[in-house]
Amino acid sequence: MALDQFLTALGSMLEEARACLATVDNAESLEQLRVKYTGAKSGALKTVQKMLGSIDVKDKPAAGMRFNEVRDGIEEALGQAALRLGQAAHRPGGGSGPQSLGPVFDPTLPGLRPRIGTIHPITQTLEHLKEIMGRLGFNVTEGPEIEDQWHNFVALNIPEDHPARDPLDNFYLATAKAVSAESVTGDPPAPRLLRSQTSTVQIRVMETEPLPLRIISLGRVYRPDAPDATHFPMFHQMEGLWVDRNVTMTQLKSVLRLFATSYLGGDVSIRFRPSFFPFTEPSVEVDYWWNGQWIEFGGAGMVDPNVFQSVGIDPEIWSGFAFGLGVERLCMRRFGITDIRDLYRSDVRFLRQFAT
Ligand code: FA5
Repeated sequence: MALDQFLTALGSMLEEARACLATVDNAESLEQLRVKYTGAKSGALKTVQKMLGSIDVKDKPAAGMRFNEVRDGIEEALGQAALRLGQAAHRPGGGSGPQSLGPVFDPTLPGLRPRIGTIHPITQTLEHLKEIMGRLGFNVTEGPEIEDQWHNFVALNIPEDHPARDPLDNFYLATAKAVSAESVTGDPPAPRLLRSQTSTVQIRVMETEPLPLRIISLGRVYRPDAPDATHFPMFHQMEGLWVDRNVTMTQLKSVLRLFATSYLGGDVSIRFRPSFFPFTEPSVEVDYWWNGQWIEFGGAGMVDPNVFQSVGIDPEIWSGFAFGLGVERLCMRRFGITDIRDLYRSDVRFLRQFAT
């Protein structure tokens, strides 16, 4: 191909492109022009570029230089047209594609509404329980979820051979270094574990806080229980402890009854069944009447003198009661949830029902 002919073709292409792009008035036509001139497969520039191959070798530098000028001119005209139409500038460097010219921004279109999360029913329950117990004069305190055997068992009067310490009933941590009373005695450190009950906090509080004291502690506990409608391997407990001079079983029963009516309503029935816990004497199971049947919500009792002695409190002077209630079961009772597993499936369609 002759150089003259090639340069003329390039010149008219640039002129025609500039004219069209100066008057284009909508995004769709602009996109068509972009494809027409710079399209990767059959755009006009591509077609002319192929002709370069047939130019005489000595004319090639001039032809190539002019080709580059025309290509840049078309790119620039495309960019200006895009800006004029209020769109993102044409992508520099010749990269092209429909996405390089997005839709015109329309400020009158409604925005995307962010989805607002809801507070998980267990979190709601924890807050509610703290509020009720606060009104009854109990201060909130916390304890660690990874515990040593002293706080989870020994100080709670649970002997070495008690089934509650069985490895099959606990999540012992294989490598953790124990900080426990046994290690002080020179025995090899006993493995720590994920606490199996919040009664651990009773010990921690009595070890550090001055008497009298009245606390609750809410938090996660862990047991290798097979999940079913009322059991889960991780669940929450609310522990309560009141230590003072002359605390009696009457106060324990009154507090749990007042708590139950505040949380579940005036029509709730409560039952105390004789039971056994190594750290309370006497001990009871606490049942509430629910859906036509008695449901066990927790355990309670008067603090065992051995527990007081393990933390250096004189049981001749001080007395106290303790209780531990299952938070999931309370939450289920209040919200009408029949399967504990639903609480932990992370299905927002289920959880959103309990939005406050
Ligand atoms: C205890 O954990 C005692 N520490 C309670 C206690 C505290 C007694 C202070 C005396 C003085 P128990 O193992 O029964 O007790 O558990 C208490 C409650 O936790 C149960 O009544 C139940 O409501 C709840 N619970 C127990 N296991 C599970 C589980 N796998 N899933 C959900 N909730 C559970």
